[in-house]
Amino acid sequence: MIVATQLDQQCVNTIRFLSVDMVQKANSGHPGLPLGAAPMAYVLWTRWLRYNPKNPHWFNRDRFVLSAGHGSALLYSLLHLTGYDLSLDDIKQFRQWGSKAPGHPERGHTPGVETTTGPLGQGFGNAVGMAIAEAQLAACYNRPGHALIDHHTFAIVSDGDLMEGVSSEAASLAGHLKLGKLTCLYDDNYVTLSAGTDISFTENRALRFEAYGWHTISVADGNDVEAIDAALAAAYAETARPSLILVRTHIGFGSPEQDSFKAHGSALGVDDVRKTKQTLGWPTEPDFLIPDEALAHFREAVVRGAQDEAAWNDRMSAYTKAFPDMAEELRYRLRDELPSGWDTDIPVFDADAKGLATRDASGKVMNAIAPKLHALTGGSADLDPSTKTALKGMGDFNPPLLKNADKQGSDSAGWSYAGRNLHFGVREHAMGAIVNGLAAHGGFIPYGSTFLIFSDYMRPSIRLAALMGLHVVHVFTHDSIAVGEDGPTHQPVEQLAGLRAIPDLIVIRPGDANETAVAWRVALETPNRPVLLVLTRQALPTLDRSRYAAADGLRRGAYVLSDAQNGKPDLILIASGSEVALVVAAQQKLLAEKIQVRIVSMPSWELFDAQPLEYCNAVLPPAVGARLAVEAGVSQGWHRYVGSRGDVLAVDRFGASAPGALVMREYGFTVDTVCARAKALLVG
Ligand SMILES: Cc1ncc(C[n+]2csc(CCOP(=O)(O)OP(=O)(O)O)c2C)c(N)n1
Repeated sequence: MIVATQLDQQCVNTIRFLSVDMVQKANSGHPGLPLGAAPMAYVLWTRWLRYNPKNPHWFNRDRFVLSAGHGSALLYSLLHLTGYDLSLDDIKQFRQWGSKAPGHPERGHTPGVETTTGPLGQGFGNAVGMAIAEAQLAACYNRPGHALIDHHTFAIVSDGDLMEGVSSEAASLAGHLKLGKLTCLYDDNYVTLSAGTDISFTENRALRFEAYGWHTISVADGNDVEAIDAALAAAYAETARPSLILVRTHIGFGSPEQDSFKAHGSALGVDDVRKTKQTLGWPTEPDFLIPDEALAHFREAVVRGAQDEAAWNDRMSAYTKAFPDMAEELRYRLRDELPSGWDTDIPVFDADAKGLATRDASGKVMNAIAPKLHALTGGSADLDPSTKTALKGMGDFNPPLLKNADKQGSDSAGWSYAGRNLHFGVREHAMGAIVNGLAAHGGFIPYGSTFLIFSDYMRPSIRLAALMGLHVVHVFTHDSIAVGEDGPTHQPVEQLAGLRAIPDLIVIRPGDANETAVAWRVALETPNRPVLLVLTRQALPTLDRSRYAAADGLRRGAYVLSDAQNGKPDLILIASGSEVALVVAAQQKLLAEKIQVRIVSMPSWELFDAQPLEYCNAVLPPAVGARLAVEAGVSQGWHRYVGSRGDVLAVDRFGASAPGALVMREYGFTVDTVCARAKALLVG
């Protein structure tokens, strides 16, 4: 082993034992990763990473992602030592109620934590998203002599991260995109939670990443700080490919359980903590020891960070003088604000019995907004001809200077990182993690898109977007059994219920083109929650809003679209999306039979649940117990709105392959069935 300077060694051990003591005090956590990965973290955070501990939001900072979030103690040690607002007392409360140092890193909870990690592989995808964000902003805003946006993205990733499919998807795309400012340090310790990697993970990781188009560097000894430093220098120098630095480490380094999975995920125990300290030449007392020289060295980050930020602020001033309009636009984006007039071109759709699919309405709305709202950037998992999410004339995000020969059949001359259409390929899960990375980076309202059925492939990322409160939008089309011929594999049934079950997520299933336009407004105006738009493939009538209530009612989640003629409903028909037109037709038929019906359009449970009780009771009066909800998805959850005397016309089985209109009919989505089920509620 190459011996580092005494100070280096002392700093590395400070990280190690702060982490070990944190875990030991909590009697919970993961000491193995910090013991092994402390040297790479030390070199990165003291020599390469640019950040300002006193302003974690400084925009041009490098982004750091601890994708192996179980190693949270490592990150908290780094944040405390370098001077973030995370005190020694805070980290002594590791994993306790109300602590600023929770079990896994949580964005928005601990200053300096860029993204929430723990579910393995997600952080890797987030890092790719952050690198895309940097490249896109740089291409759009930098000008000769004004390298305003110019930073790197680093991640520490583990075996588990690289085993998860999402990281393979994201790595493949990152290689294709030639994201030269992305560097992943791989904690290559040959051990996972339950065993050695020899039982399940034996491919040549370096060759795998090279095949993806990455630059790889191996560091044979994870304690060799100069080798790590040299590897980082090489990664910096490589600007045309992302870099993977494979650092051979030892889990639980120095402890009696070194190189065993037993060092992975539980406190070492008092005896083994003592032995580990003795082995590595560290005083056994006191706990949470931070030598003055080590602290002083780490805290140089505060001065460095202030200087870096000040220099950048000067650059921003010069940029503002030279390019005032672009600077103004960028400032809006960095504050996640909508520029004034962003919505003036949103179309109003005329009443039309034939109507259009809500996916088509969505595409028109997006394209009306995109020219004024530059933050709106995203794409689909190879489905934009179907999901209608392409932003026309906004260019494709792809590496510049790609040879025509590399791409078949189309002209690559216009490729650039300035493009706003992201092509995720058939990689839904990575799409979910990448848009989270774009949102966490800042400067974007990113969107992803696929068929609703394939939202299942990206559920973990959607859940994390909700947990983090990220401003992302997903456009999920082909939203029911009405998809038709493609059959039950492509017909979502339980997906709506599953997505509605995720806290802090807003799911909107608009009923016509004008509701779709309002849904987009809600999605863009809601800065701290992900919003999912659930849209049809088939055409829906565009309601005559002079006859029916204004589509703006969507903002409240549910609204009275059409009331009983006499103002005293015998029953209420509630529907979302494509079933709204169906209940509107049923209302006419029931009226002919002198049954007074109220129609409630209910595109979003979450928005409705957030309304005051008086409003909810005004829309769904408790006195009217005869309520039928109609939705082409599972009934689960609807009973909350129809009550004990109500009923739900739903799809509680898988769909079937046949023309969509026929499948809908066979599954009971007809005016006659709606009327029969509704009338049954009036009996007795
Ligand atoms: C998606 C996901 N699956 C499972 C887990 C539970 N888990 C936590 S760490 C880990 C594996 C640890 O192996 P490695 O990534 O090599 O980390 P190390 O043991 O080296 O710290 C597992 C399975 C998880 N956090 N995320």
